[in-house]
Amino acid sequence: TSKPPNKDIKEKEVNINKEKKPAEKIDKSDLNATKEPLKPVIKLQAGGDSKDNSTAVRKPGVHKVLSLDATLTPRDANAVGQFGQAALVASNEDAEVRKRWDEGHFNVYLSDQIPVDRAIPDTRPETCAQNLVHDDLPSTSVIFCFVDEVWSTLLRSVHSVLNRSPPHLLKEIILVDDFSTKENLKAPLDEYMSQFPKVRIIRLKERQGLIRARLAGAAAAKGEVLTFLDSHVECNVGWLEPLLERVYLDRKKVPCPVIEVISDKDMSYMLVDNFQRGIFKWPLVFGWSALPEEYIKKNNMTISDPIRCPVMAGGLFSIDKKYFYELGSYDPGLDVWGGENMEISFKIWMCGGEIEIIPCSRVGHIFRGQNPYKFPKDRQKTVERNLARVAEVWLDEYKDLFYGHGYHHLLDKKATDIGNLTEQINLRKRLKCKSFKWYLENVYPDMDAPLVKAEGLVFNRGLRKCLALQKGSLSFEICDLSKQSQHFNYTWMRHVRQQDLCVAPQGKGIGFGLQSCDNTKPELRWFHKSSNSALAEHLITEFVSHHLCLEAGPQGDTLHLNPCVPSNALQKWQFTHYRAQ
Ligand code: LR7
Ligand code: MN
Repeated sequence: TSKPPNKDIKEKEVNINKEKKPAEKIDKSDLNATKEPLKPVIKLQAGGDSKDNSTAVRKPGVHKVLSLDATLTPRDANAVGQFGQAALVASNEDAEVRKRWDEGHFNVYLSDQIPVDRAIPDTRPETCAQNLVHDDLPSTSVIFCFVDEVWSTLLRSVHSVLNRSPPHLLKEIILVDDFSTKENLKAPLDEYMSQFPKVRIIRLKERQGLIRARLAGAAAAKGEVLTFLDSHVECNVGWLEPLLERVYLDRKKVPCPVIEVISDKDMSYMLVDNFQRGIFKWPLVFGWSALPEEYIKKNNMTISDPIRCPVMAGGLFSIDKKYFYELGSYDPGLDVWGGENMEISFKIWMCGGEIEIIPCSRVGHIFRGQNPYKFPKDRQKTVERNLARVAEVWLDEYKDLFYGHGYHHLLDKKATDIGNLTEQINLRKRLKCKSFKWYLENVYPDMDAPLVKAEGLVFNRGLRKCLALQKGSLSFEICDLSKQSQHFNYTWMRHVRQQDLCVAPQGKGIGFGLQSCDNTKPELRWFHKSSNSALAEHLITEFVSHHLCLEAGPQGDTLHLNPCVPSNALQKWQFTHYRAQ
């Protein structure tokens, strides 16, 4: 998975608490200042703009974010990795590091030496500690799913929640064991966690994958809000209340913390750049991108304001439990890993909700180069299949862009069984969700999503004439933009098409004709690039296994498939407009 842009923490940049400083105490009387439910949703301002913070705290119904941190005065200030700093391994330990790397695909050897309750720098923007939140925030169940997680990172994840969450808001921590095989995650984990009454462990009887494991956790949860986290994270100071506040303000808001980077090599805690949001590129690949500068200016945004987010990374978010089920939770047909973040993101936005990144809530995550666990089936195939399910249910006509970016093979129904989608499609209808076009225009307007790759006239360079479709057959004519018969699309399915008819080789590729377009037929597909390729402007058929190119007869009365010759102008075809390469 992709890491957000990050940098090492310089001591000057953040307040690394090396001096002893008592952890902030909760004043229960403050929390219960008013029993009256707060009706109006007031947009809370950062305390930064009111000079007298004490009045803000006394305002009925709200209090300053509780910057609780039971780890501020660690027992072992000199321990390895303490305060989130880079830990060094002596060179004679290299072999050991390498030996244990594959247990988690990060520096497990080092992680095991770092205290499970280490302190980390409070990386929040300064105003965050002054922000006000409501006294009567809903409680949450924190759900960690894991399969063969490394002991020390799993424990560090749990301790970070216990140590940095207001106890009255933390209903429980649910650990869902997705059929781990490591022995220490069985009885020893039960025993370790038995000292924390809030921690419950659910054991799945067979490997379900993270999507169905999360559903099992959600089904058991008693809190009003579900908070999902990966099992190798460290929640930072004040992480929880800003998330719950957003859900409180609007139950259809789905807030995500800023995901910071815990180095897989030295376990240091790294800051990420401001204004990052989750996006996707084709074919539904998750990534990060900074908000456009003009957008920040136009909306007068500061670094602590919530950021509207087209898609979430997937692992870390809070959601109102009832709302999660109203949305139909996750598609339970998604297997093991991948794609569920796209599914829930499209679902949330298109069916009336919002996804936000909350800069005042920060959680570190170990980004790994590889999944440290096995996939029951082929990894690539599993993820592709998940994504195809999402594309089929949510992308409408834009699903062609998904398939057109390297996934044509998924259209072959015999080779890929993406399973039954009836329930998911019915769900979308029942919820009266908006179109993917609406999503692109309103949530992710800077996304480039042309519905065809090229369009207009199809000009043959050698003949200097254009392809035309007359009375069901192909011919050449003097180019004329005003004639609809000369207009073709080159689509993401790699079809050369006019309405429902596709240019197709016939017989053994000797003749040409038109067939009804059919996405599942590879013989209707043509490779075509306008530039940047040896065979630019050629139309290369997938009809036969070796390359053959569409060629105009020199008299302009025939079409052939011939071996491709880069210099042959009769094989060069140019569309009027190219929307994408
Ligand atoms: O079969 C499985 N069963 C599980 O319980 C596979 C995984 N899991 C657990 C696993 O132990 C871990 O706690 O599920 C969690 C997520 O798995 P990771 O850590 O291998 O996933 P990731 O961090 O590589 O990938 C991101 O994308 C996934 C797509 O399905 C999930 O949404 C992850 O939650 C998600 N992680 C994040 O969003 C953290 C930030 C990463 C980024 C960008
Ligand atoms: Mn992860």
